[in-house]
Amino acid sequence: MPYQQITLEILAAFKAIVGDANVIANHDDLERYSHDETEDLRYYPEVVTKPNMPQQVAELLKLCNINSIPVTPRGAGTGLSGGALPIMGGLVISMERFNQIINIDEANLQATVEPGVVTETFMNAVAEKGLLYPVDPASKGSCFIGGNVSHGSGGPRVVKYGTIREYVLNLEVVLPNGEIIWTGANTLKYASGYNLTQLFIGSEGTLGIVTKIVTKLIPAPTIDALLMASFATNETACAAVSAIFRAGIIPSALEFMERRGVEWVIEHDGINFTLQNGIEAFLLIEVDGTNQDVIFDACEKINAVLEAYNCKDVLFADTAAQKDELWKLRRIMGVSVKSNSVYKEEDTVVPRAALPQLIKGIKEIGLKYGFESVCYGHAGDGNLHVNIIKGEMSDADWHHKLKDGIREIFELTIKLGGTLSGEHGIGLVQKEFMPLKYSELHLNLMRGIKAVFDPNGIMNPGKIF
Ligand code: 2HG
Ligand code: ZN
Repeated sequence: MPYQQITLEILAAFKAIVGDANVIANHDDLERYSHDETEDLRYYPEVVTKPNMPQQVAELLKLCNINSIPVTPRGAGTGLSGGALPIMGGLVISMERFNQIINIDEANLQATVEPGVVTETFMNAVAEKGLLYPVDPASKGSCFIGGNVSHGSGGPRVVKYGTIREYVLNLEVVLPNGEIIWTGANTLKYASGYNLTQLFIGSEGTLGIVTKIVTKLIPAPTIDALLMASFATNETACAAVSAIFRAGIIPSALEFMERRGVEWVIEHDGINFTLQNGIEAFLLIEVDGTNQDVIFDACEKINAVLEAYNCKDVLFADTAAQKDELWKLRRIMGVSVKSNSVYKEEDTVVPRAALPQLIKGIKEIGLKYGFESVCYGHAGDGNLHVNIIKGEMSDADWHHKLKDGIREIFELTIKLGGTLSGEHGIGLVQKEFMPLKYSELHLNLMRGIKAVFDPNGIMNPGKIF
């Protein structure tokens, strides 16, 4: 449907709803809201509003719905698939002022939190009560929990603790027509019809705007062990991954890093780590729990697997500082790679035993199309972030030939039983690849769901499909 521009009259109405100070319409100030962390993409909205109450969001959406104004909800802007880009202009609703932890319910191990709370702030608040909220994407120090909900986020600890889907019990949501609903109940079980909570998780702001989140919490582990294993080839490192689980261990993190990525982090971010010759890949492995003997036993079993898979060296982190340094190395890898080169990122995910074939295939496709890639990510989940580096590629090849290479990476991922994204979402940049995996029938079911919630198509238009 044709969208309308924001008139002076509508701008005045926005100001009446959220107050003058919480409306931005000046081009320079809009810059911050014209991009997220996806490549170098920029799309300016016409206006940004910063509400801090569900009723304000409801009034804004009602107005936009009646006037056919496209609305892009925005968290912290750390997304990697372009979900927060206002590609049709219109209104950006920034959730940055929804920044309160409303309640930590220690009797029920639950918390109620607003979507604009920084994920790590929330994790720290529950940790003070001896509890764990384990969904910790690499950008946990800057991303918002609301953005994590809308992308179905993960992070390193998914392998043991699950994605955000495992933790969200209930959501307060404002629908495009301005109605406010709770999607479920604050219960650990839910067998009461369609699960709207799960539907909203990962819906990337296309169905409505989340204004409160009820999460499950768990008791925090008290001890952990962290080790970094080096391998001569990517494939042996990846092959060891499924063997660790077969040995009866569920690590609390099992991350893969390619040498190039580690080199970049060392060079550009001053991380203290010595790279040995002849090493191509690393696994960062963490086990956690409450019993030292169990942790010790798990480390022994992991060591035996690593030896069997030709691991060249194992570094055990002895001190908290060493653990922090190794985790920093892994967590900043994405930012480090991206700040060093023009890049495109694919968020491939396959059943974990297929990882060796995936990495081998990605490198072969790179050779065929002439691009370098730096791969890292959540190997325990079969989730590999593939950063394609522009390097010496001409602009023409980068914009045209590369598409075929990316298509082949996704075709391989799908052939191996995987899908397009494990945790970064589809957003804008992956949507053209959706038909590789999902039939027209499947996509039409998704479109049908969207039409029920958002018949005028104002919510984050142009995303997912
Ligand atoms: C990573 O594993 C992430 O490095 C980057 O997927 C996503 O937290 C992020 O911004
Ligand atoms: Zn990741």
